[in-house]
Amino acid sequence: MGRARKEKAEGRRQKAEDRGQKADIPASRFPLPTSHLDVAVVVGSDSDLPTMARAAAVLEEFGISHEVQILSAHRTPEQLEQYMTFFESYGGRVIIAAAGAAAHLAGKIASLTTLPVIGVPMEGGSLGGLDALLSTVQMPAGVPVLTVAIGKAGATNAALGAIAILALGRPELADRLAAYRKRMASEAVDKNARLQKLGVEQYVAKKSSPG
Ligand code: C2R
Repeated sequence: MGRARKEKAEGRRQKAEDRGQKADIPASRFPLPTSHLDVAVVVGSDSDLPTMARAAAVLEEFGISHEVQILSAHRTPEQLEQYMTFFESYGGRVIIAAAGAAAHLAGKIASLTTLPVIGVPMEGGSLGGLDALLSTVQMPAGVPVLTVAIGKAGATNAALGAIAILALGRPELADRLAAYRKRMASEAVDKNARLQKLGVEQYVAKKSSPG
């Protein structure tokens, strides 16, 4: 980080700290990113964690520095703003934001930063995730949220998308992404070979039987 950027970041960090004190948030509950953090995975609720654990697993597999935080535009607006200030000042690069129902989380985060924000609409609720999809994807021009599919596929793709963004400046990551695709293709080819050998009935029976 250059000196000017560092000083600016320090100023922002101090302001956030002051705001944190004003808001009287206990220090132990104040969400501080670790240093050298590339990706933040922010979920609106702990009920989103089982799905978003997939995003964390992909980031882990690629060795990306990341952390997961439960923060909400609706329930913890002040902590969310403070966290974003910290995330930027620590040199964070990409935010993955996952929320269900009236999902304002990704949009709110996008309003607080010009860093890339990837929104993951969570499945479930009375509308099955359509509510979250529409409230995540339909951002007004000027404040983009890069929205992926609802649920598990979205969680995986959000992580891969974040890695693709980071890979623009890190060729070793681009190579690993290419290897990931190759592995996926070879698994599909193997499955097809097995299908041709066994036929549909046996293939499905073996796939659904444990072990
Ligand atoms: P609970 O399971 O805690 O009741 O939350 C969460 O992401 C979750 O999917 C139900 C759903 O509410 C979502 N939520 C949001 C926001 N905060 C929480 N959509 C937000 O700020 O947009």
